[in-house]
Amino acid sequence: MRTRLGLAVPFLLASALGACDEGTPAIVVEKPALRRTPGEVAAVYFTVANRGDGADRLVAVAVAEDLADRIEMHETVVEDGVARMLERPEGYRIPPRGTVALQEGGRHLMVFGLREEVASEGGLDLELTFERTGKVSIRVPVGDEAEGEGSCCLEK
Ligand SMILES: [Cu+2]
Repeated sequence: MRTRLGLAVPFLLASALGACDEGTPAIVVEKPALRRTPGEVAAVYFTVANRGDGADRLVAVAVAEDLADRIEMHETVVEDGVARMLERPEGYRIPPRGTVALQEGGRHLMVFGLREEVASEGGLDLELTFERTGKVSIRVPVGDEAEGEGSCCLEK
């Protein structure tokens, strides 16, 4: 039994990896939104739709240096009833023919040191890097600050 299991696992792994490489991803980023929290921290949400038949992965994010200090990929997880925010440097896998939503209480991007000037700019430009698709630029509209109310991942 042990021997059969030992053989089966590599075979399954190889199949899973092979599936990722087939087909071409077609990435569409939709509904970008920014949620400010007290201080110079903000969460960014959007939806990544993959209309292709190959998987992709969001591997890096970048923000204009003059508008923020840095940006990170995060995920809010609940452990023992307590929500905690974890950094996800490995990014997010985008399955073929699938959708990944960055939303409150889950995956999100976190912007630190957000400048006030972002309001007059009318939006925050981000560069997303996908493993296979490459770079995708998005503009995140800056909404009404009142909408924030510290509801992001920091206090939930
Ligand atoms: Cu966060």
